[in-house]
Amino acid sequence: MTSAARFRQLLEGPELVFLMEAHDGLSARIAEVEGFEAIWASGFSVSTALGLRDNEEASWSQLLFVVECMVEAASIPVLVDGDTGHGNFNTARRFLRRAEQLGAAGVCFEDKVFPKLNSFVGDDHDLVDVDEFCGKIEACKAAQEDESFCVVARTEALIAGRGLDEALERAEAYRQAGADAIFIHSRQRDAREVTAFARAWAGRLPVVIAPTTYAGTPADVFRRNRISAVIWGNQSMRAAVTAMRRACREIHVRETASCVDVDLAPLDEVFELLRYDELAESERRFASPDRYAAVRSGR
Ligand code: SPV
Ligand code: MG
Repeated sequence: MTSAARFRQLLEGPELVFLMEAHDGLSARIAEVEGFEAIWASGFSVSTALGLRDNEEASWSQLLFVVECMVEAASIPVLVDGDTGHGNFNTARRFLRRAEQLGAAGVCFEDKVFPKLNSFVGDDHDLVDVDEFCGKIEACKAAQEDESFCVVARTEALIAGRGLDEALERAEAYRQAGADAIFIHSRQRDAREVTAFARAWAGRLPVVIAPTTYAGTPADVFRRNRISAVIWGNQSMRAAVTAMRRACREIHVRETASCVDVDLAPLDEVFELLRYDELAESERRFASPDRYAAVRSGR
């Protein structure tokens, strides 16, 4: 089964699926090892890890290089945050084609004006016309090769303060344009906006959410309201920021590194995560002196 087919199965299946954000190969691997079934290649987190702002400052080839690292490091499906598609329908479909070639399972595009700004920054969140975004979705669906590959349409109507009715109208238009799922984003401190959306939506397509501001909502609330997928959009990156800052601060102030030893992953854990044992085993198999001796002696 391709990773796109697996992701579609998860998204359309009866269970609530959780996607953990990743921002590089290591965080993708950790998400898999810790039990997640799919990865969100977050635009915010990848940009942050590149030292850039979530304002489509990173070029799409920079983002997709990181996606390639994730696909290589983890075997679970990767849903790529395609932001606005980095321009028009044409840049969006080129982005999608490349993501598909790299082995991603799907791409998510949002109906903001390029360059989009992270949904939690300020109040200036302009949306593109519905028709323009529908054209983008249609172009992307026409461009994909694997029919299982998912195009998730994200509406920022609630973020832009346009209300539930417009969110539902936009989602329906995106469904008719061929979207495989609807990502409804909200920055309220509770889940009422997204659950109201999901109830009114009534299962026309899978609904995806990212509970960043309402992260404490019990998962059963999402299950009861027919939400299909939950994206933990930035927690891994933010955990890394806190841990790195603490370690750097302590080491700088104390001029020794042993003070942070208890907080650090042992080297063996890092080697295990990246499967150094596989390398050693392959070395024995493909590059051992015995092997050369056997080849030379004609055995
Ligand atoms: C991201 O993770 O890049 C997202 C989700 O788009 S959010 O940052 O919550 O807008
Ligand atoms: Mg994003």
